[in-house]
Amino acid sequence: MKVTWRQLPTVLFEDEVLDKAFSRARKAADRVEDPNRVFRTRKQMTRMVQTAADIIHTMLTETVHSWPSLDQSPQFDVAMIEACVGTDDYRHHLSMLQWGASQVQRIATQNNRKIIRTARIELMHEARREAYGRIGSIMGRVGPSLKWLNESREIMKALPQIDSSLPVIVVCGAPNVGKSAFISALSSGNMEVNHYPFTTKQIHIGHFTQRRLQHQMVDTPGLLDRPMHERNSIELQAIAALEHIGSLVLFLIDRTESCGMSWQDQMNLLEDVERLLPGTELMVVSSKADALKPLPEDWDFVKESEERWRNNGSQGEPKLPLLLDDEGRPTMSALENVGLDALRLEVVRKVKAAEVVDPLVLPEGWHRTR
Ligand SMILES: Nc1nc2c(ncn2[C@@H]2O[C@H](COP(=O)(O)OP(=O)(O)OP(=O)(O)O)[C@@H](O)[C@H]2O)c(=O)[nH]1
Ligand SMILES: [Mg+2]
Repeated sequence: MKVTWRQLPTVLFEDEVLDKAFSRARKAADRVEDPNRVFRTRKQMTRMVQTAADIIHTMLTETVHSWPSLDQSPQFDVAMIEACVGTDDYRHHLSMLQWGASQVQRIATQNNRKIIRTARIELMHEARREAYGRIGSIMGRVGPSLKWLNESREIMKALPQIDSSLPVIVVCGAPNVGKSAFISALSSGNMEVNHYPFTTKQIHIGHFTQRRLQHQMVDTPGLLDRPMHERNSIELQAIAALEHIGSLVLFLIDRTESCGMSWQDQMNLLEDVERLLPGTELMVVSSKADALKPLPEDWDFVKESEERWRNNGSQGEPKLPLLLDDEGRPTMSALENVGLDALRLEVVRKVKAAEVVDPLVLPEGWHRTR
């Protein structure tokens, strides 16, 4: 399921809800025709009360229903909601709207009964006024929740969109190792740039399609790039969430150390990440291959193989030779576009292998026989 934050309709404020409800109620009353003054007033008053209550009820319940239910949201989304706005508050404010919706209906029923039971016109007006007053005070209690939802909607709208039903490749490593450059170089089409609420750094989300399947790559600046003890609970939560969506973790290391973190510190970080995401396959990739000294032995060979493959229309999934550094780790240059195609195909194979096999779905190329 894709988080639908961006499609959430605006949440009206308390005053706007009341204005809309009361003005529609007035119009509904204006349409009443009855030559008998008592009957006419009774119809007008009951219609005003019922219309106002109906409009508010509809508005509140529609808001509740258009917000994703936490019980049915992917764990990653729930963790994001928890990190950004708090799941308890989320539940509380939506349930306040539900409460408000049922209260206004209850008021309408009670006060319309009063209107119907009397023949005195002034009592009818009084019961209508009383209903409005009570509805107003219910809305006074719902108002803060509407305001909260409005603000949360703005926060959630800015969150990266990750479709947890599709493969997700989590890209991590020390600051400046080249995560963003790598994702951008592997992505076809536009990259989404975003911020998590707990980091001022830019997050890049890239996509590429292979086997007609969209693969998402998620950047993790400020998340998996510092020693564990420096992280706060929100960050830990987001990290835990990554485990639920990640099909594969790519850990980038910068052997040139031009990122500013020593080789040893990067290795310690790698151990941290392995401990934090024990359930997800992790692949170590060394970055900035063009700056490695010496240049990887197979640089020219890989470069030519990839160019040939691209010139032939990038067809199929050949095992292109991986570019390896002098310690045998896969490497690539985002800057010079060398080693990337081979690595992408390798990543796709690993993601495929990590997939939980659904016994009801036959593997590609298999046919059911009758
Ligand atoms: N020589 C070389 N430099 C690279 C390569 N990829 C990235 N860089 C440089 O490394 C620096 C950091 O790159 P980014 O992609 O921003 O690194 P990052 O890991 O996203 O950094 P943060 O988001 O700050 O954690 C930039 O100056 C890049 O130009 C590469 O393949 N070769
Ligand atoms: Mg970055």
